Amino acid sequence: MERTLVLVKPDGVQRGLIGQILGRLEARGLKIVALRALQMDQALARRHYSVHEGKPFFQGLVDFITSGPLVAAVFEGPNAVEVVRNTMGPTDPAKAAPGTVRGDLALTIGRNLIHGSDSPDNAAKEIALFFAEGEILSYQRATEGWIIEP
Ligand code: IDP
Ligand code: MG
Repeated sequence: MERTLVLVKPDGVQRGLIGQILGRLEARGLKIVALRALQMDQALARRHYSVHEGKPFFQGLVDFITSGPLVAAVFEGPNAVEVVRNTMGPTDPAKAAPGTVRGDLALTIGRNLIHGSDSPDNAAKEIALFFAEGEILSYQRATEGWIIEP
C-alpha cells in the first residue's frame, strides 16, 4: 500500500490546526502509520527541501520550517500521495479551491500549513528522514473494508 509523508508546518501548530489538518486526511480514509512532533534543525530542513536549494525562497523556507515545532505523519492508503496532494490544494493558497486545506485555511504561499510528498519515490526518501522503518506501524482497522474495496 502506498505511503506519503505529511507535515503540519509550524504555522499549523501555532494556529491550533493540527487536529483539523490530520483529521481531514484521516476522514478521507487514509491510515496514520507513524506520527511524531518535533522541531526540525537547519540540517534536516535543508535535506528535506534540497530540491529547492538555490531558489530565492530557500533560506526563508528553511528559517520558517525550523522556527517552531511541527507534526510529521506517515499516511497510508491507495494512491496516498495523490490523495494527500489533492486534499492539500496547490502550493499557493490563493489558487487553492475551497474544500482543500490550503483553500479553506491559508492565504499565502510562505504560510501554507501543510507539506505532502509529490511522488511515491520522494515519499520514501522523505519518510526515511523522519522515521526509522521500525517506527512505522502495520495494523488493520476494523473499518478497512468499508473504506477500501477488497
Ligand atoms: P508544495 O509544498 O506544494 O509541494 P513546493 O514547490 O515543493 O510546494 O515548495 C515547497 C514549499 O516552499 C511550499 O510549500 C512553500 O511553503 C514554499 N514556497 C514555494 N514557492 C515559494 C515562493 O515562490 N515563495 C515563497 N515560498 C515558496
Ligand atoms: Mg513539494
